[in-house]
Formats: sequence, structure tokens, C-alpha cells
Amino acid sequence: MHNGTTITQFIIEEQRHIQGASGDFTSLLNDIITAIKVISNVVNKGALIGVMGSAGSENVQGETQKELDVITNEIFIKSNEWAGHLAAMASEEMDDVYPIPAQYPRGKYLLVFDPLDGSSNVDVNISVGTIFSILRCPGECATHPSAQAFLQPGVQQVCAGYALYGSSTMLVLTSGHGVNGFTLDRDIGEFILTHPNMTIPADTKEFAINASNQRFWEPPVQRYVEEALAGKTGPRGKDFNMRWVASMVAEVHRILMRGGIFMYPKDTKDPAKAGKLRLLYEANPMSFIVEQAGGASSTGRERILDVQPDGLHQRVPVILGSKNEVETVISYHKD
Ligand code: AHM
Ligand code: MG
Repeated sequence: MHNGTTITQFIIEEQRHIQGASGDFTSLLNDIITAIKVISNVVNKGALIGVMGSAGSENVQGETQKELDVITNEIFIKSNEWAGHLAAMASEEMDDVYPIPAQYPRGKYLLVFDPLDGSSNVDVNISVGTIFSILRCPGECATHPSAQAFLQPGVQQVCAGYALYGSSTMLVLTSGHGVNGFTLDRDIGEFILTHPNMTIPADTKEFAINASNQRFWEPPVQRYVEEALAGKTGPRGKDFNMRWVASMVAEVHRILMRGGIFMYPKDTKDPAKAGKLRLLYEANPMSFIVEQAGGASSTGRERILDVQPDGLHQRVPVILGSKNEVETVISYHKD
């Protein structure tokens, strides 16, 4: 017997506070939750069900797709296309917008997602996650939602969330009134509210960056990391710790639990790319969550949630986490 608040109860109670709420959004979230439970199960079974290989294909960004990237994308689509809440979907694993098939009704929301972020980690049994963002569909949606409909700055997100498939499966959500975390109780198949009102401490002594890119970083990031490494004897006057999971969901979750700063900054490795992470389905939802938890998120030069997207798969530099630390990095960009 559990005594906790289930996620369904939590969402319905939240909906009661919103005047005129139709239940559409609640119902959409329920379909997303179902997809996440299915993905959690597939990821957990892993090699037992023979899904660990490469799919032998590439996504639009030229990255090799894993079998699990393709399967989890399909799970998300199947769970969310039928109910009539969405006008279209877009994902890391699909080149173009996925319109809702003609046999289903269309709704007023857009769903963007990365079905399995950090999937290079699945072979080695390290945490991976799902990231999603819900937007309202602007005018043209009744007929043909194009990529243009998705190109909204992150401040316009209605809801954002991630699922972390770690030692336990968790779902962390915001719809603009704080951040709440739920843990999947596998015995009853329900997410239970275990982390109400998650907040990020303003200060930290822990940073996360892929140091193998060091020679490509810009001077402000070089300076920040150099000073952190100098520790007590350097200008920061304190020792730092470092982590790099190479799984953004695990990284952001750690920051929500104990603070920290995460950076995938602009670098000169490939001049055609502004950074590694994608704005619409990685940086924006994570930035919404981080800001709602009291943290900050920036490209170094601009608040991420204010960036006007110009493409579905656009990349953006990401510096997020504990507020004072992110502000330090921003100030180095101004110097
Ligand atoms: P993916 O969407 O192809 O999995 O890539 C995104 C992931 C993030 O989760 C993680 O922060 C980053 O890529 C790690 O990059 P790197 O392999 O350069 O360390
Ligand atoms: Mg990804």
C-alpha cells in the first residue's frame, strides 16, 4: 500500500486551480506518462529483449541511431498521436515535423521530444533519459502545422519535463509553477510524488563539462574552468569537484538534487555548429525546469529561454545550474 500522491492526482489537483481548464492538457500529460512507463520498461529490459544494437541509420544531424532511439521514438508517437490533443510532434529522431495522421482528431498543442537522450550510454548501462516540451500551436494549426509553428522561444513553453531512467525511474515536471519530481513505483505502475518543490542551491562547488573539448573552448569558459581547477589557491578561493556523465538528464537531475553547473558551451570544434545540444528538445525544456527551480540557464551571452529558434534541430550553447555560478560565467563573457 502506498500513501503518496500519484502523478494523476497531482495533475488533476493542479488543473482545478486553473479556471476554464478543459482537461485536455491533463489528458495529454497522461499519454506522455504512459509513453515514459513503456520506455522505462524497454530500457530496463535492455539486452534481454535484444534492443541494444545500432539501428544502421542516421538521424538528421548525421548521428548513428541506436535501435533504442528508433523504438523509443515510435513509442512516444504511438502514445500521443491518437487522443486529439496534439496538432503535430517533432523529435530529435525525425528530420521533419510529424503531423497527426488524418484518421485522428487534431488538438491545440505541439509536442517536441528527445525520446532517449544520452543513448550512447545505453550499451554501458549508464543512466539515460527522455526530454519533452509542450507548446501551444499558433493559428495555422487546424490544417497544416509546419516547422514554423514550433519555432517559439522557450518562454512560451506550457510544460516541460524529463524522465530519468536511473537506479530508479523518475519524472520531473514543470508547468510554470515550480518543479516537482515523481518516482515510478513499479509494483503499482504509478509515479508517486517524492520530490515536491525541487530547488537548486544558488552556489555550488561542482562543475560538469566535457574536458576533452578544452582546446576548442572560448576564453570565458577557459577562464572559468581554469579558476575552478585552481581551487582554494586560485581566485575562487574554494576547491571544486567535477562530474561528466555524458547524459544531460542525469546531469540536470544531479544539479536539481545538490546544485552544480553544467556546460556544453560554444566551441570552435565545428564552426558550423553553435554548440552540441539542441534548442527545442534539450536546452529549452531543461532551461524551463532549471529556472523554475531557481537556477539560471544561458548561452553565455543570452538567456536560453529568450532565444528565437530558426530551425527544428538548431543547436545552442548551454550553461545552466546554480544561479550565482552561471552568472559568474555570464560575467566572464562580458569581460
Ligand atoms: P544525444 O541526444 O545524441 O544523446 O546527445 C546529447 C548528449 C547529452 O545528453 C550529453 O550532455 C551530451 O550529449 C554528451 O556529449 P559528449 O558525448 O560530447 O560528452
Ligand atoms: Mg539528445
